[in-house]
Amino acid sequence: MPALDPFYPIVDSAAWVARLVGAGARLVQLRIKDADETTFARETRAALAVCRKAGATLVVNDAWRVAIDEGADWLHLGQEDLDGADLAAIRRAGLKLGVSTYSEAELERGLSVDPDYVALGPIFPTISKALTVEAQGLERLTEWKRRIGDLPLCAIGGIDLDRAKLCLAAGADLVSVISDITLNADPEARAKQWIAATRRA
Ligand code: TZP
Ligand code: MG
Repeated sequence: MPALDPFYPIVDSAAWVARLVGAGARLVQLRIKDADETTFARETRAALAVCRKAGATLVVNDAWRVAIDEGADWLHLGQEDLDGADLAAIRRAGLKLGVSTYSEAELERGLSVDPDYVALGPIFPTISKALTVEAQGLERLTEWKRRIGDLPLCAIGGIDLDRAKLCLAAGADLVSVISDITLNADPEARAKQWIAATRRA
């Protein structure tokens, strides 16, 4: 498997995927909440087309049936989604899989499905997701990396450009981000700054 790009933005529409891929992103997650199946399928199809044309990788969050039906290559599942998903069908479809982990127990459960990357979050307090867990901190990244070895580790939660560099230095292979990109006055310019900083690191 080729190495995943360290800059891993998460967005909620195909239009956003197109903007960030246009700015140079090579790994993007489509994370749509509260949409009907038709919208999920349409957005996923459009985002896949954009990514394929640019040689970028799209990761579909949660919607594993849509990911299979639309022929996606990558899927991301949180722990609560792991329970409801048909992992055998996901693997049969050849999908690669990323999993979220917020605790030791979740790391064990996540590793048990033989994922292609593991995400640890929230590293810092986040405004983008309601969570009951405390921020994990950078030391936890180092600990997780020690435990998972060569498996790619993704840092997520409250990460801005300066923190991204700290996450990579602490052991993360990828850094995921929502608000530092999407709430920026110039998301494309911000994405380019992230790309320059993370590919150099
Ligand atoms: N999972 C853990 S934290 C988070 C998700 C989806 C939100 C990350 O967003 P931000 O704005 O980069 O903190
Ligand atoms: Mg989820």
